[in-house]
Order: sequence, then C-alpha cells, then structure tokens
Amino acid sequence: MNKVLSIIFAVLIIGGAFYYINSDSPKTSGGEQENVPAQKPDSQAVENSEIKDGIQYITITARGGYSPRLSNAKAGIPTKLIMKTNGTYDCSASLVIRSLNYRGILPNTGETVIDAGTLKAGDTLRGICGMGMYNFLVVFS
Ligand SMILES: [Cu+2]
Repeated sequence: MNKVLSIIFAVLIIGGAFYYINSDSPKTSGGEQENVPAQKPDSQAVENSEIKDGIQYITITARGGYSPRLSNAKAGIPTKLIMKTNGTYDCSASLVIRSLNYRGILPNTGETVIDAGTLKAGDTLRGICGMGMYNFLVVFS
C-alpha cells in the first residue's frame, strides 16, 4: 500500500513540475508577437490558405508584426490576401506590398481583402509595414 502511495506522489510531483515549466514559459512574451524567436522556414509555414469558388485566400494577421511570416500558396490560381487586424495599433497596420502597388492603412480591427492576381510558380508576395520593420512573405509554387 505504501508503495502505491509513493508512486502516486511521484506522479503528482512530476506532473506538477511539468505544469510549472509549461505555465512559466509563455510569460516571457508579453502579449506582443514580434519577439517570437526566429524559426526554421518549415515550421513557420502553417495552413493559412483556403481555396473557395476558384479563388485562393491567404489569411495574414497584422498585430505587432505579421503572422505567419512565411506562407505557402499555389501558383496559377486567382489569389486574394485577407489581412486581419484585431486591436492593431502598431505600425503593422500600415501595409505596403510593392509588387501590387498596394499601400494602405488597415482598420484597427477588421479584415481587408487585397487582390493579388494570379501568380506564377516562384513568384513571391512581400508585405512590409510602413516603417520597414515588419514583413511577411508568401511563396507561390
Ligand atoms: Cu513598422
């Protein structure tokens, strides 16, 4: 019986230690996402594109920078960027996409759809904030 109890205690202590480690780590990033450490391109590419009625929509969030920083998209399909803001009061709301001749101020909260046309394999779309601090890249293949 004592053996069983000590095993239960050990599990609780180890579990508590893991919980402590996991709950401690997010505190270092104070809400802003610009301090996310650089990651390998592979791990940055997340599923943020969707093809609906023959149009490819790529969703990018602007707030304290852009996320995801790197997106993969399909070439040869009419493409639109959906720029999402949610309480965005930093300069990532001021967006420039030079290859599209786009320059605009996104609303503090909302969605802005930007027509990107149909791109070829190897083409990229790079968005930068008005000050050139933050950027994102969409790679077409
Ligand atoms: Cu900026």
